[in-house]
Amino acid sequence: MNGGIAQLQAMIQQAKDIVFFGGAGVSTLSGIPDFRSAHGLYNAPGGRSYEEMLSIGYFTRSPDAFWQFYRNVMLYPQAKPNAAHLALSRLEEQGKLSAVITQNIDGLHQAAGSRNVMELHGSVHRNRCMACGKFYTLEELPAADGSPRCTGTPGKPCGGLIKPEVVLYGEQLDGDLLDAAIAAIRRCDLLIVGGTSLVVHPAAGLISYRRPSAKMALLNRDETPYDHTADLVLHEDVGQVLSQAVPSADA
Ligand code: CNA
Repeated sequence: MNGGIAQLQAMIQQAKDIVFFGGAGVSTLSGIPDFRSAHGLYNAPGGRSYEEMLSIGYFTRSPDAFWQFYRNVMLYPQAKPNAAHLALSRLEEQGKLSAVITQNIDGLHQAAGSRNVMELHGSVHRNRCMACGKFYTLEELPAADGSPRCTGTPGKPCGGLIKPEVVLYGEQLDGDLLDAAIAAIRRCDLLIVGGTSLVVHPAAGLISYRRPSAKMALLNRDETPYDHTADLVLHEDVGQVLSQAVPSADA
């Protein structure tokens, strides 16, 4: 274990109420690319920007093209939780961690066993018909080349456009969820931030709500605009760091 990880382990031992705030970098080890690191999707060649393709305006104008793109870049139904998700689940189990606040939409924290997960940007696992409100899990989505259409109820066909319950660019975050995330951050005495470039707002601004006495550890491969505000910065793999700082009982 290197010195930085030992330092994180000590911070975790001293803390009574830990909150984790994370992003796409938490899931790269599970095979889901992030958007903004050197290997991220933003560096994919050509065409429109990802912000445009994943915006509410594009969804409304071109639902078929939106769904084709969304399926290709956001849906990874085979992805499994990795060492980072599992370590955070252990921390909650140990009574140390009170909440995971995530910008991810992949559902992998819950798959790892975490219970109090605040999904600021929604989830690919929740989808709803915009006409009749019928709910669909990811597995239940009707097959389609373009946009999936609502199958309705027996005797009452619908055909409405289905929208994933993810917060698209140009949409507002859920106010109650945001308030709950702020409250958790205000309460904690250790904020661990991991796998996020901290450039997508308003989510990234949440970390400034921590109390002055609360410590912050920032675990991100690349530098972030907030590195200078953290008590500990580790530019390393978040899965490696967390799995060593929070070893499993049989490790
Ligand atoms: P981002 O802007 O793509 O940044 C990810 C950050 O993670 C980068 O700074 C990387 O350096 C860092 N990183 C990548 N892999 C690792 C690793 N193994 N260990 C440590 N650091 C790593 O992602 P943000 O979450 O900050 O941006 C928020 C967007 C991206 C949200 O709207 C998400 O919904 C969206 N997104 C989500 C997913 C997902 O659900 N898995 C995937 C891609 C994008």
